[in-house]
Amino acid sequence: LDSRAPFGNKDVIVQMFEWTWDSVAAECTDFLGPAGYGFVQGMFSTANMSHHRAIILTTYLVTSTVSPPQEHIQGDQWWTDYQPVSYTLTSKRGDRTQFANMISACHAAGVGVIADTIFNHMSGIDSGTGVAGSSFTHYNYPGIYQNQDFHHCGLEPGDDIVNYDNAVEVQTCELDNLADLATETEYVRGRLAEYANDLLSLGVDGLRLDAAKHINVTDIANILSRLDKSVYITQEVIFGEGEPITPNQYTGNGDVQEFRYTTALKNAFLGGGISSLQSFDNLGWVPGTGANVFVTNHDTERVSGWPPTPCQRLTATFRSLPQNGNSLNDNSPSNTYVTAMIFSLAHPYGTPTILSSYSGFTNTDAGAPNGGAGTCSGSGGDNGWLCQHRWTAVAGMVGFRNNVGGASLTNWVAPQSQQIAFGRGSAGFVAINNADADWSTTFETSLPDGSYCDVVSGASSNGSCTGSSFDVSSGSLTATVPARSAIAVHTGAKGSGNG
Ligand code: AAO
Repeated sequence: LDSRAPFGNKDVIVQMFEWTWDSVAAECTDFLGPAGYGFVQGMFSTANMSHHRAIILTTYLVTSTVSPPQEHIQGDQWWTDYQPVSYTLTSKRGDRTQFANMISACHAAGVGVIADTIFNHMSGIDSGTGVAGSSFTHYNYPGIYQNQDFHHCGLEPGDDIVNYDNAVEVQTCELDNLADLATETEYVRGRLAEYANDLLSLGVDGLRLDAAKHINVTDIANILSRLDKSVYITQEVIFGEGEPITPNQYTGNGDVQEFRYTTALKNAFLGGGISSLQSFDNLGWVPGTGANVFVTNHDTERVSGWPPTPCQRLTATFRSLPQNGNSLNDNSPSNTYVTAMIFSLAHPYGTPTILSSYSGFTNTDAGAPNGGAGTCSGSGGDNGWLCQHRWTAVAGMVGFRNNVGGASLTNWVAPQSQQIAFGRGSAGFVAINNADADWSTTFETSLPDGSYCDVVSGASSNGSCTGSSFDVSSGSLTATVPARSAIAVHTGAKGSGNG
């Protein structure tokens, strides 16, 4: 029983941020399934349901998190999606039929689907009509919720959350004016479970619980106890220094997103030193078996202040930027975004999510390009999409992770603060060089002797490597790890040089 990963050993999640349902369906078929972003067979623990129960899944190996599927307010900004006005499955990304077709296509390709689910609130704007035609006012969503179904905390002007040091305020006042559902009531709990069960009836394999910090942990447990089947749960609970509501309080409900990991990677790769990243076990964080981790998500990649100017990059202030939820992103210097993703996919801590998003996020409001239809080309993006999930190093490391499974971390070396190497049992080995000069050395590994393809620079194809290759002899692997880059080999990608 592997309770570590949502879907056995094949646990990589890709967040297809703002992709339409039709385009996700095509990408499942064209790339995500074939690349091993999929799930074949495995077990996962269903934390919130009955404890210690496990289910055998027979099909999916990797999962994709999609944007919220319910009806939302109108507007061009990406964040309109996070203002529900009804549970009709019509959004900017498609309708119910398209949503269902996407799930079928992804399942056929061996990829599970996680839906972004908003239990905390409805809309923040005063009144309007949603994208499926539903009229609403701030506390009246006809046929669904009325005034009495919302919190009116009375603790702050406008009932908005100001003080995160007050747990009652965080959970009964409004996040950014968003009408805050009274999740302690029987009616609201039942209605949210009805919505979630509708998603599950269409085949959804997991739920990301948006703004979970703003919902009492017992309310979430109650709602989840009403679900018709056990699915993967990941909860967004952003750690805040000194705050009374912590990620660790939510582990009984399922996985919890560990934002301290995101911050730690940013700080380490931008100057603090990656040699600090050997273990996350004794830091008081969510245990690796219950953590969902990422180099960046849709919020942290677009925190204002990016990209830093060259001068800012040199300053100590920049390196220790307030841990304000920000992260590495596509604009980060010196290939650190890529090397951090390599690290995240190689290291055993947590269940990793790779964000697949679009450029132009420094305009923090900008909606998806190309009418929301995600397009990639080869190992890159197209039409404004970044397609991080296709990048050679990222896709190669998904194969690495699927191959090493739960093997423990071995053969760790860190000759200086910006150079690390480690193995995963006898199944894989990675070296990451975040320094400005090449790193030439002989590594001691636990790998069987043989010729291996570097999955950072290429892949294994019919016994030869499209990128670099390395020989292992008596466990020794001699390599030059290029500056600000990495090499990674595993027993699932054997091969010799392509000359
Ligand atoms: C939009 C407009 C608003 C308008 C509102 C209503 O922008 O001006 O008032 O509509 O009309 C997204 C967008 C929002 C958007 C919203 C609705 O990001 O801009 O508002 O849709 O359309 C908190 C929550 C967390 C939340 C995060 C944004 O705890 O759950 O704020 N994330 C999710 C989604 C997000 C979405 C929503 C929730 C709403 O992922 O995309 O919003 O559905 C501290 C606290 C955190 C807090 C942050 C930010 O974090 O601890 O709980 O997150 O502040 O306020 C370090 C610190 C840490 C700190 C962090 C960030 O890490 O350790 O404590 O820095 O400062």
